[in-house]
Amino acid sequence: MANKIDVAIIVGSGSDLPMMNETVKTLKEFGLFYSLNIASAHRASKYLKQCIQEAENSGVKVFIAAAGMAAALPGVIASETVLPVIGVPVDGRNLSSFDSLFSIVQMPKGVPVATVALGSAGAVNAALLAVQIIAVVNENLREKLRVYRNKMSNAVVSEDL
Ligand code: RP5
Repeated sequence: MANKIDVAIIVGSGSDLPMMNETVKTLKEFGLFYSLNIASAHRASKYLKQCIQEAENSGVKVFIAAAGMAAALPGVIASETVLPVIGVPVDGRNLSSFDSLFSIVQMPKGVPVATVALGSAGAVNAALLAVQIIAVVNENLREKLRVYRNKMSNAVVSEDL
């Protein structure tokens, strides 16, 4: 039987991985189990379906997908699963990154993707949003989120002093 995972991260290319280190780091901070695959919607569509199926077999609760350019990846994953999909638009590429942002945010009615910010802010927020979704039925995780928020708040206030 496959190892249990909470979050499946799928990226469109190895070139997206450095940005997604932030996602991995944040999920680890909260003690969540994750899988990480490179599986382009355009270049490796059959393999992508296999990754989605394997994640579902492993009990995944949330998908996080990052892609740049004509970023179909999060939307294609959303079309294959009824679990929540969070899309991270990869920045620093062509057309001022509007291409990946619009490709991910403009999903047709009926197949939502929760789109977060471009780049590393989005990479962290995708992980936090996944934690928040899972925390709906997990008080221990909600407490960890409160601690995280308090630390963040204290850091901002201490900068102001
Ligand atoms: C997308 O195309 C990937 O997600 C990546 O952001 C972009 C460019 O890919 P590479 O040419 O760097 O492999 O599918």
